[in-house]
Amino acid sequence: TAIHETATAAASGANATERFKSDKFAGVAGTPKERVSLLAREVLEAVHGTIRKHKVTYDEYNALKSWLISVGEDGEWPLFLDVWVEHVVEEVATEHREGNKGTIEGPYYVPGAPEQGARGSVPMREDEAGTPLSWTGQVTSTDGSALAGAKVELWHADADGFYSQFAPNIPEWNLRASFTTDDEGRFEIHTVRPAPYQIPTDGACGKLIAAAGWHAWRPAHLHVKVSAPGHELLTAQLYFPGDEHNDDDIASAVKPELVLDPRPAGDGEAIEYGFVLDPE
Ligand code: MBD
Ligand code: FE
Repeated sequence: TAIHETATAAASGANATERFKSDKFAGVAGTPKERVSLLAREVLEAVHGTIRKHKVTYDEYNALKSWLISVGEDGEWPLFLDVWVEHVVEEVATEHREGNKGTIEGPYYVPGAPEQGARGSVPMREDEAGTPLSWTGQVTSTDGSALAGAKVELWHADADGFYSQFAPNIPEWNLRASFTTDDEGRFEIHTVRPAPYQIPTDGACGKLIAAAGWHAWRPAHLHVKVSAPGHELLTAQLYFPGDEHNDDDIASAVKPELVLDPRPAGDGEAIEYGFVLDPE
């Protein structure tokens, strides 16, 4: 639509880069020298191995250099890393868990979304496009006990595949909200079903996708962060059955445990999906 013609990779990338700097830079100092040396050396050795194995040419080396420069210029380091690297970091970070499967956060989370209590609607425009979605669920601990006062933060793209605060002309907290479970750990959320999502194609990541003959699609998804005192933070995404990109998500972030089972309800759909958190 017309208002989205001004959505550019460079603008959403710049927003994602700023968001990352303001939320997450604080935690990055203090990696021990031995660990930095080990990891940096092994990554570089993997690159050297690829160059030798495939006899990479100077033209190819210069293409890489110019592409890496453009990733930074387009603000797409968060996008690039979250699409092609984060899923393995998430796998390693959560392999000990007995509770809910999680998946990657991606570049578009914003803390501090409006609080709606245990039951309510996600902020949306009066004419927000998309099938109404009613979602009920319960947050429990791995021992089965209900977690009252747990926080369920939800964010997702609109029917055009755009996220508020990263694309222009969308209200600040559109399709972003925070819920708090009731005494029985239950919540009820009203939103709209998101559409399949294409990562920006007009920036450096899009250039790589085009040059390699890949596609830019992720399946439709709802992002969540679920937290409760004394429990590990769960970051997850939920998916819809039958989406053609569930099997070839560009971000490799779909797991069978995260696919919903919607049923028709009223003028929309209803889903029942709860979360099991691991104690710390
Ligand atoms: C997204 O919406 C997303 O969830 C991920 C992981 C990467 C890019 C855009
Ligand atoms: Fe997303």
